[in-house]
Amino acid sequence: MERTFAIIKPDAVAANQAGEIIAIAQKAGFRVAGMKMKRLSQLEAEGFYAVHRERPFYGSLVKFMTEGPVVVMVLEAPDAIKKWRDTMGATNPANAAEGSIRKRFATSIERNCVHGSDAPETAAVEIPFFFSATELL
Ligand code: FUP
Repeated sequence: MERTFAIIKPDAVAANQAGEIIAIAQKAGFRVAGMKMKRLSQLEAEGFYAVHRERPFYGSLVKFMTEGPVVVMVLEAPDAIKKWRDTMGATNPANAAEGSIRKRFATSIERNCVHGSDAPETAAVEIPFFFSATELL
């Protein structure tokens, strides 16, 4: 079993798509090991995306991620990291595979409705960024 960290981003939460996205994850075979809704603070969003701080889109990305509530989740499945990235689709919805979450719900490369860890080392940082051990069930 492997765990990955997922976010349903402010665009999808505001559009009432969180339930459908959770259902897609569960139908794809993920078990929800942790889940909460919260609004990211400026500091949390900046810290979470710190690897992108030199990129031109950083300020806009942080603004987007703090504009409304998100749902943060820990999803568990065999090969969960790759499996969730496949389920999400490409970063840019224009390139996302038919049937993927981003193809269905994302409106742009920035407002792309979901996040997923890109490697085991990333998941190992992202999961404890938002969840304590006792919140993972
Ligand atoms: P991903 O792992 O698919 O979420 O993509 P990246 O880590 O490359 O990018 C993280 C987030 O930065 C994306 F989800 C959206 C945002 N981004 C932009 O807004 N513009 C870009 O050109 C690239 C990424």
